Amino acid sequence: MNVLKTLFASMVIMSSAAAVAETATFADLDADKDGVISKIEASASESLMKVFNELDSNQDGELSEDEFNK
Ligand SMILES: [Ca+2]
Ligand SMILES: [Ca+2]
Repeated sequence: MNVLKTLFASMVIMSSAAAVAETATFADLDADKDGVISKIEASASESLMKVFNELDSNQDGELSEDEFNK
């Protein structure tokens, strides 16, 4: 049971880091590893697509890690 508790706690911590992602992290979503999440990469996560424009504070059509972690 302790293992489950720990697992759950770390899931909560991870998901609060970005109100976005199911369980996907920045590194998961940055499929081509260029350091930004393009709209195409973001489309892997429906919930991220919903907030993409909101997170893209400099409106360049890509999310940097800083933008993603807001
Ligand atoms: Ca990328
Ligand atoms: Ca941006």
